[in-house]
Amino acid sequence: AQDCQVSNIQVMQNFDRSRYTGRWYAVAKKDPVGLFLLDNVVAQFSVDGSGKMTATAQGRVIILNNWEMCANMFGTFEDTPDPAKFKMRYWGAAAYLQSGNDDHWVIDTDYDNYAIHYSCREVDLDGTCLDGYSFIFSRHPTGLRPEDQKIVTDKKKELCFLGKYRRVSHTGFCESS
Ligand code: AZE
Repeated sequence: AQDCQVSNIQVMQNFDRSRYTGRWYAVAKKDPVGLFLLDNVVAQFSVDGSGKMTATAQGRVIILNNWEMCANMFGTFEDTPDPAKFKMRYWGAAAYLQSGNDDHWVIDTDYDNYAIHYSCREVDLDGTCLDGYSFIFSRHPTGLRPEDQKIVTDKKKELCFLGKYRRVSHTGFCESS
């Protein structure tokens, strides 16, 4: 059951950031309000010598309403008392890309196949998420394994984002940059 309260969302238990490192292909996403990564989204997570998590991400974007490009993005993560909840400061390689500071929650992952990410940018007065985004990641560029699909669907429901995701296509758009 889910009551759609952001504060009641269950995140990954005993999240292990070192097992989370490496490449993740976005297979689906729920968009926030405003500009966002369109498709060809690939994220690469690392843990540095002091144990801090960092990431890079690429994705196709359209800025100024008609300029299509591959956005090269960077993120650094601030720990919180919950090991699966981070604050992500992010910025683009180019100044005209977006920057910000978002929540970054790992909802569920088996580390080897799938991961479910969630970020609520604005919590409504009733405690539900007014503006948020979420990525479903796979270790496999071909998508989720059939056995992971039910887990993912159940989690989309718990996040109250079921029916709001779109598939993320991978066409090689960002592969030359
Ligand atoms: C995320 C995980 C890995 C690190 C980063 C991520 C998010 C990036 C964005 C980028 C938006 C760019 C736009 C450019 C015009 C969650 C994939 C940095 C939200 C809109």
